[in-house]
Amino acid sequence: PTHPVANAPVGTPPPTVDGFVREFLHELTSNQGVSLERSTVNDQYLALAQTVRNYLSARWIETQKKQRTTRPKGVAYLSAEYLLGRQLGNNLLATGLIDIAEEAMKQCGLDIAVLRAQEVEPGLGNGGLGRLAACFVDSLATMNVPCIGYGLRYEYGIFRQTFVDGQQVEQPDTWLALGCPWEFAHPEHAIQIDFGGTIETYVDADGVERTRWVPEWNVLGIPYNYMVPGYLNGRVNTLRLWSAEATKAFDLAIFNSGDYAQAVRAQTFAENITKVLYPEDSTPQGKELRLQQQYFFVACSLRDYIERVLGPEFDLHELDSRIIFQLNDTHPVIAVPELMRILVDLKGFDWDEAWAVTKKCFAYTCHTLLPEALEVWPVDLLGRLLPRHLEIIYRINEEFLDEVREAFPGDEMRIRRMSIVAEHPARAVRMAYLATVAGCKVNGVAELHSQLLRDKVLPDFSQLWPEKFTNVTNGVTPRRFLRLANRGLSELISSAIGTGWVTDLERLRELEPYAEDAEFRSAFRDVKTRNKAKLNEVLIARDGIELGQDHMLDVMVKRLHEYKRQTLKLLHIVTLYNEIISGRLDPKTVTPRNFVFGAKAAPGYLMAKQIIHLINAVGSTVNADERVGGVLKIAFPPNYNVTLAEKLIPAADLSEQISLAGMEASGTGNMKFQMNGALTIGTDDGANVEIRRLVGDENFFLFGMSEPEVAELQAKGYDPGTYYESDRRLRGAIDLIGSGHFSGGDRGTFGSIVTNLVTVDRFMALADYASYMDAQERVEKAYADTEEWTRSAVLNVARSGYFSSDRSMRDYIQRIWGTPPAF
Ligand code: 26Q
Repeated sequence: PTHPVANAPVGTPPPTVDGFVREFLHELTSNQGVSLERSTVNDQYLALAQTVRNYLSARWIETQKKQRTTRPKGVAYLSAEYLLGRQLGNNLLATGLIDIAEEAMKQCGLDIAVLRAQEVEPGLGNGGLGRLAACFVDSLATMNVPCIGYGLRYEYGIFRQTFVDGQQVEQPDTWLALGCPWEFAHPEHAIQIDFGGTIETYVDADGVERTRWVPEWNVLGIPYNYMVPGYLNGRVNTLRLWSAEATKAFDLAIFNSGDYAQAVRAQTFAENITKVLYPEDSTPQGKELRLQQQYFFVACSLRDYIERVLGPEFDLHELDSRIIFQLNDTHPVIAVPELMRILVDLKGFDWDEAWAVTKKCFAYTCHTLLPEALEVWPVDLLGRLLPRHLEIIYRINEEFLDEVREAFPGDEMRIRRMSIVAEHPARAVRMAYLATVAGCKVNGVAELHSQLLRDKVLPDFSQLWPEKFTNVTNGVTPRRFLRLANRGLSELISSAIGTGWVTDLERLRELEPYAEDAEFRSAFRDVKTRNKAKLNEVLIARDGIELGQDHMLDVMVKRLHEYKRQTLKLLHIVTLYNEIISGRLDPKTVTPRNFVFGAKAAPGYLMAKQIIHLINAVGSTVNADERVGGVLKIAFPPNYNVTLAEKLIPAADLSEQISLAGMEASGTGNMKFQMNGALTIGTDDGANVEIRRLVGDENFFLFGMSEPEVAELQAKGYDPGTYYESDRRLRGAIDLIGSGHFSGGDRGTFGSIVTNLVTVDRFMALADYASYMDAQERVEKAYADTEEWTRSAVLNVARSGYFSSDRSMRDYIQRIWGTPPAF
C-alpha cells in the first residue's frame, strides 16, 4: 500500500490483502447469507462495509477504554443536523485500507468503485450547518480530541429532488431502505423522555418548597452509534443519533383499555418525532413537531452524558471540568432549561448553584444574520409541551433582566429590547437571546459575520458582555474534500511536498513556488481535465446531461435562497444569450462555458421554487438554440448532495459566491472550491472576505457593494427600477424573461420573478448587476491566458490551508472550550 495503515491495537497483525479477502467473504456468507457468485452489488457493498466496520470497531473500543481511565474534558457537539455524506470511502481512507480493499475486491472479481457507488449517503442535514457539523467531528477525531456528536436519526433525510417539466418535485429520502451497515443500535440503553402535563409544587423532606413536573406522555429515545475515525491515528470518536419509539408504559395503558388500534396509533405518534428532517433552513415555522424533535434529542443527550458517560458517582458541581456543550445554532438551546431542571428538580441543587454550573457548560454558535431565520417559540406552545422549561426560562429571564437593570439603570427600552421573552407580535421565547444569556461564549462563523453579530444582531448583548463574543471562521475537512474527492490533485500535491498536508493543511503553502513551474502547472491542468472528464461521465450516467467539451466550468451550488442570488447568475447568462441572439455579440468571441447549478428549495418556499423552474427553462431554451453554437451550456443536475459535490467541486474552474454582502454568514462551499483550485467570483461577504485576503486581489474576482454600502443604499431607499431603466443589457435580459421567451410564450409563468426584481429586489441583484457583468468580463480575459489562470489556481490551493476545519477546531479549543488534545 502507498499509504500507512492506522496504528492497530497492540497484538493485532497488520492487515493484508489475503486477510481482507477472507474477512470480506466471511461477511458475505455469514452476514448476507449469500455466496460471492449469487451476491448482489448491495450484498457486496454491505459485506465490504462490514469488513471495514470490524476493523474500526476494535479501535473504537480502545478509544473508549482509554477515555474511561483518563477522564479527559470532552466536547459534546449538539446539532440537529449532520450531513455526513457517504461513509465507506472516508472510513477506508481513515484506516489506511483503501489500497488493500481495492486489491482485495479485484481479487474477488469486483470493482470497488461500483460497490462504493451503492451507498446511499445519510443526508441528515439541509446544507452548510449540517455539513459543518460533519467536518467538525472529523477534525476532532483526527486531532485526537474527545468528542461526542449528538443528534437525530431521521428516518427520512433531506428530500430527494427531481424535476418534472423543470419544476422541483420532492421524493422521500429512504436512506435506510437497503440497510445501513454503519450504525450500532442500542435499544437496551433506551432513555425515557417526557412531554406535556403540568407542574406542581410540594414540600420536600427538608421542608423546602420545590417544583416538579407531572408530564402527560413520553417516548423512548434509542441511541444509534456511528464511528467517527480520525485520519490514520487509531482514534475513533462517537456520533450518537437518537431515534424515537413508543414506551412500553404508554402502550400498556392503552392495550389494557382494550383499544388495540389506538395503541398502534400511539406507537406511530411516538415514532413521528424522528420520522423526517425539516427541509427549511431559514424562516422556521413554529411547528410543534420540530420543537418535540429539539427537546427529544437534547434531553436524551444530556441524560446520556450525565448518567452513562459520567455516572452516578460524579459530582455535577464539577460538570464543566468534564464537558462543554457546543450549541450548533439555536436548535438545541432547550438544553439550557433542561440542564437547570435536572440540577434543580432532580439533583436538589439550589437555583444559583445550578445556574453557576449551567453558564459554564454551554457555548453558542450563530449561523445567520437574516432576522426571519432567528428561532422564536410561542409561549403557549412551549408551555403546552414543556411547562417546567417555560417556567425555568421565565426565571432565567427575570434574573437576567435584573442584571441589565443594574448595568443600565432606568433604561426600560433596553430592558424590553433584551428580554428573552418577546411581547410582540405574540409572546414568544427568543432562542438566540436565551443562548446568548446562558452561553459562556457566543461566536459567529466568519470575521465579517461575527462583527455584524456584535453590531447588528445582538448589539445590546455585546455591550453588556463584550468578552463573551468571539469569532471562529468555519473550515472544511481536507480529508473528504481534497484527499478523497480529488485523488489526482492529492497525488500531484504529495509528489511535490509530501503527504503531511492531509493533517496540516498550512503545509500547502509549500506549493507556492510550484505556481511558477510550467511543468507543475501543466500537470495541474491535466488533473482538472481528468476531473472534468470524470464529471462528464457521472452526469451522463446519473442524469443524461452532456456538458460542452473544452468549456470553462462555472459552478454555483448551494441551497436556493433569494439572498444567495441565483437570479443574478441567471441575469448574466440571459444577458449573454440575449446579446448573442440579437446579433450584438458574436458567439465565436464568447469563452465557451458550462454553467452548472445545484440547489434544493425548501418545499414551502415558492419564490425559490420558481427560480428553480426559471433556471431549468433558461437551460432548455439556451441549450437548444442553434444561434448560440454550443458556447453556453446550462446544466442543473437534480438532487445536489454531498456525493455530487465531491464530483463537481474538483472539476470546477470558477466558483460563484455572489450573495448580497452582509447576508451569507460564512459559506463553506467557497472554501472547498478554493482548495480544489477553482477561482472565485464573489462579493465581499462571509468567508469570501478571508479567502480574498489570503489569495490576494489578483487571484480573486471581486464585485458588488460592500456591506456598509449595502446598508447605506438601504437607508437612503433602494429602487431597483432605476437600474432596470438605465441599463440596456439588464433591461433586455429581464424583458426577455418577462416576454415568455423561456416559457413557450407565456408571460405569466415567470411574471412574479420579474415583478419582484423590478419593484422589490430585496437582495439588490440589480444594484450589483453591472459590477457582476464587469467581473465576468475580467474572468473571460483571465481564462484566456491559460498559464496565468493555472498560476492563480495553484496559488488558490496553496493559500487554502487556513480553511481546514482542523484550524477551526484549534480555534474553538483555544477561544471557547479549553479542552487539551488527549494524547
Ligand atoms: C430552524 C427551525 C425550524 C426548522 C428549521 C430550522 C433551520 C434548519 C437549518 C434553520 C437553519 C438551518 C441551517 C442553516 C445553515 O445552514 N446556515 C449556514 O451555515 C453555514 C455553516 O456555518 C454557513 O456557512 C452559511 O453561511 C449559513 O447559511
